Amino acid sequence: MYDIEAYLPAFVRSAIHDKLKALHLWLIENGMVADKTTAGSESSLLKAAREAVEATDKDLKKKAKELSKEEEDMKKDYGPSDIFRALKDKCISIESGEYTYELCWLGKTAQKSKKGHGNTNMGKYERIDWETADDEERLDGKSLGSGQRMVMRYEDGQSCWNGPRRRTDVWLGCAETEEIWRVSESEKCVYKMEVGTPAACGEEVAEKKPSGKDEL
Ligand code: MAN
Repeated sequence: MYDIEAYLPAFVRSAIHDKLKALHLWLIENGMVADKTTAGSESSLLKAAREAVEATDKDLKKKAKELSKEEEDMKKDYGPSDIFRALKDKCISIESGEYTYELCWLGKTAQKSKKGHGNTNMGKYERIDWETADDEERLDGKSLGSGQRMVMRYEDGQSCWNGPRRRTDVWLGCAETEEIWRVSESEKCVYKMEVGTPAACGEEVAEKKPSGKDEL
């Protein structure tokens, strides 16, 4: 109970303490706490009181869990103006060679064998960086073009045979629809996904670009 208390705001803690103290006093006043003559059995009042305390304790644990989940969530980088928050838990995929590659926004990237050899974790979302792209424009529009682009880092994936853990750099280009344009393995177990998304378009993206690194 004390561990959980450490996560609670002081006013909640003191409110609970007051409630428990009042309950304890009430039990003493009504002679239900000190009665040790009937060892092993408990009065129905005592049982009700115990159940009330247990229920409060359970509720407290649940709330503390919710609180730590929220706190964890607040530490996550959802990009400029939190634009990626809405995409959380959404996944997109593309077939390429013998694999289907999957990107789950703010989750993980995966390489799934089409021949039933199983799934390989290519990294889990860590943060957003900015890097300079310098790619040819394409007629179909599926190009990063040139300039500063957001790169989502997915790290700590499944270990590579005799090598490092797999990781993926997810480069984002402005597009009308969410789509993985292409996947490449620049070096062994280091993957690059080029992805189009409306989240890489708007003004807030341009505003939140690190200063001094604008397009030339
Ligand atoms: C699998 C795939 C490849 C990777 C090799 C490394 O075949 O994950 O992308 O290069 O393992 O051994």
